[in-house]
Amino acid sequence: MDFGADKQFVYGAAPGIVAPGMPMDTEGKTTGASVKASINLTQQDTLRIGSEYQHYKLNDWWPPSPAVLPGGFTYGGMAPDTFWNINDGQRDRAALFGEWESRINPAWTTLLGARYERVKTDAGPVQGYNTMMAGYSVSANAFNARSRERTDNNWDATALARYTADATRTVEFGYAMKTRSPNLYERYSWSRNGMALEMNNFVGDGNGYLGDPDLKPEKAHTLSATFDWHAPDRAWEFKATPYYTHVTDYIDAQRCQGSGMMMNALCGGVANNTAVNKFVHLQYANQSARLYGIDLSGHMPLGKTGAGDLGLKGLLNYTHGENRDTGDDLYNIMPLNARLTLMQKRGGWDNGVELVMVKAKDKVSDVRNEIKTPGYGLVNLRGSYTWQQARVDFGVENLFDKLYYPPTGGAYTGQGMTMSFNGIPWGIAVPGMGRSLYTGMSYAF
Ligand SMILES: [Cu+2]
Repeated sequence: MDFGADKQFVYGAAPGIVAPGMPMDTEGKTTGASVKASINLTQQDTLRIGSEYQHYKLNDWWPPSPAVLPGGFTYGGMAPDTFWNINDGQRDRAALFGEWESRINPAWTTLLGARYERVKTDAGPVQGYNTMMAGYSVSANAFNARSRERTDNNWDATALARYTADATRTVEFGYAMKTRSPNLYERYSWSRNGMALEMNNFVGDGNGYLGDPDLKPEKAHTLSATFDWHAPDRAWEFKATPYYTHVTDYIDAQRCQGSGMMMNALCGGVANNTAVNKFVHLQYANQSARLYGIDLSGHMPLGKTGAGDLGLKGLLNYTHGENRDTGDDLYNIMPLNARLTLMQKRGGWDNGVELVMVKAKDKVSDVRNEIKTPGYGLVNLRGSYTWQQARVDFGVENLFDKLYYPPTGGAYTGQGMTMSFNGIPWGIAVPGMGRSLYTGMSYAF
């Protein structure tokens, strides 16, 4: 994490050199199989059943990075042992599912589904770089002393119905329950050492994260409907999908609750609890959350002209996400955004001018000190030409080379003193791509 000309490599100064660089190794292996079958029970009824198995192993270790003094004496904060972040991690999934689709009559279709999944996670004993520092030894001893194997019995369910009122109107509505077990880092990241916490960031906000073996799976209950108005031949269409999701045991984060006996840069503390405009130390926690929003999409012809057939296509998304325990806004939620495309078709040509509009992000996760981003608009040009068997695509994205910050792009942490907590400036979002040209060809035979 600190190799490269734009990053600090050596930390500290002789004779108290902390470390020359910090190697980190990760090895994961996934094996699995899935079997699916589709059975036509009657003219109207289809049954789909299946089973899945997945075995996942993960090792995550950081070799020591000692300072070597004259005489061969080695020491430093990241020596003399290998740091085991996840040792012999395992996440095995076995699932059974079934889905019954029923075309009751030309107007009504229903879909009922259920899935059971058993997720077993475990991790072996760990150690820090040394036994002198509490963030390594106290944390490792506590982690090694507790039971770490967890088995989740997860249920998913779906109930959907589609009603076709006539050739121009369809309504679909339903309920879905989806369960997700924590990943291995959410459950088993164990060290309260500041640097180790920061190395365990998998969400892109630049903060440090501590896992919790007692995390429960998160369960989302969603109610949604899709209203679909269209021409009988879909020359024009308009779709609206409102939804509401209630999540129990949503895996969010809270400021790390530290204990006074720990030395050096540790998880928790008053400064960490009250910090704004800084990176902070967090611990994953089950909380209750609510999301709702609407997706709109549609297209319509504008007319046939000398320049070809013109049309308009549009898309709009709105999502609101809120933590019901704390009242905080959820992390990484896209603000109101829309995309409008003017299309032109003539002979083999299929071209478009695309306008992307994104509102400023001012609803952010306060617990994570998430970065606000300004609103922006982008123009993209897309073109294609199709022959009998071949097709060529080309275009320019971000035509005006505008500097912008994608609201879900995360925090920029790639430069300078990256290993030191708040050693890099807070509040810089990762910028979006500049003007880019693309082209592609395809050939069918
Ligand atoms: Cu380091």
